[in-house]
Amino acid sequence: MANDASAAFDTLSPAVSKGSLADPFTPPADSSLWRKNFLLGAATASYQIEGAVDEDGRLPSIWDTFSATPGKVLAGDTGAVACDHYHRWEADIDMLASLGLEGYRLSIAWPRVMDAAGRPNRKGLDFYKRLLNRLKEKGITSFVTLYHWDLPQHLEDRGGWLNRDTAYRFADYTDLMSRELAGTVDAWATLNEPWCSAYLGYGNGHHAPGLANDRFATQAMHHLLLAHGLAIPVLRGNDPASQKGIVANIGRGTANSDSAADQRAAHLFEVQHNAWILDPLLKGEYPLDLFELWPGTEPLVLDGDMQTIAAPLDFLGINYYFRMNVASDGAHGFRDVPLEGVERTQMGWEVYPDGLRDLLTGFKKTYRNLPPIYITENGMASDDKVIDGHVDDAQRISFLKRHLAAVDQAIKAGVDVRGYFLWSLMDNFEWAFGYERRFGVVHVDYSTQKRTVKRSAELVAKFLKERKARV
Ligand code: IFM
Repeated sequence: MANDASAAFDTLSPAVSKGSLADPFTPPADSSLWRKNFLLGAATASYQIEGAVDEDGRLPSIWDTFSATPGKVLAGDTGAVACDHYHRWEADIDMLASLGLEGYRLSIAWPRVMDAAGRPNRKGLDFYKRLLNRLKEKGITSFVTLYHWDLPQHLEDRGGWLNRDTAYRFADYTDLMSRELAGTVDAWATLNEPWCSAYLGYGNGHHAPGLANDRFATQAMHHLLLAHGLAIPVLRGNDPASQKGIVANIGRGTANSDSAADQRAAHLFEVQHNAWILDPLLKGEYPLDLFELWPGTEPLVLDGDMQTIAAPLDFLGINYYFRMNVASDGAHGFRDVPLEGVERTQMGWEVYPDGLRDLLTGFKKTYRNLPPIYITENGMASDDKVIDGHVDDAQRISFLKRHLAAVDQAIKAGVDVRGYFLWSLMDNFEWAFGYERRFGVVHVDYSTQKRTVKRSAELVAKFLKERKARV
């Protein structure tokens, strides 16, 4: 993969670029992050940044419908304009390159590139072709996610992920994209966070399409994983040189006490968050404990499905944000017992870097065929303000430093982690929380679309510049 992103660094504040500010970010000299082949990049997703939802033949997605439904998204926000990236992509890629970031993880909006009859939408496709070619010119490694939650509404109208046919439509979409974009993509991820699509979308209704039934969640998950498994050989056939994988969000669950019931609750939390996805992918079976948690919710699985789902992967993308402290709910499951006096982010999520290390080292023991790992998302939301042209996001700087140290510890414990993507390149539409929660390392003023590089991004850039300069 290309790894020599051009670095103008003209977005840095003079004090940082001269190295005269104290630096609370730079990893210690013995950190694996200094290895030049450890990819450091940033991530975004189509619906969260693109806007232009009615332009050039884009069809409605489930998130257009959901966010237009009163009460579903904070302050009634929608992705209609978002960061206006569809029109500002060139400047955004220049910004990414000027920060010296070596990788960019983006997603493709399925409703932008394919019509309801499965025919290509040339204008939508051209947008991604231009963007990917520009990344290539700049030497930035591209990670492309095919599905980051913006399902075409016409497919939801036919049952969405509850309809097995959607998995086959996803394979068709994958075929089109990988034929059209072959040679411009370094790594393909089929799905982003199927847990969120299945559980938040169909299990508790907090995300689009807003259905709430555990049985729906397990069936939607099965069809999502089937879609993934059908897509992998398609990608291998059409774009052999690229890497192929999937991105899973993972959660650390710790027990509120030493009691056997609470220990079991923490185990079940991790089954529900992690094994539900990773066992089918890496062992070809669902964890039986899942159905202890949700009795009677076994999905309909046809002969051969589990083999399809367990197609070998070139990489596993891991998104990590927080841990949950849990206790037994007195029945089959767990309940959240929020700890007091711990550090939290604007989302209310606990900052717990050790969880990332512990999960990674645990996966290495559990899954003998664990593929190479990229941390495809990690970051935090904070209520950042631009003051005198600068954003001092001190908590994020510390958060990133500590999580990167956890990644280093996992690598030193033998886990093959090859890269890390900041979530996110810029503030964006944070789903049910709209624009209030700011995850970017670049601030976006939504009234003017002005981008302001936050101090965290300046420090990451400074580190990358130093690493690049090393012989
Ligand atoms: O913004 C999301 C992203 O789309 C998927 N992973 C978690 C992020 C923060 O909630």
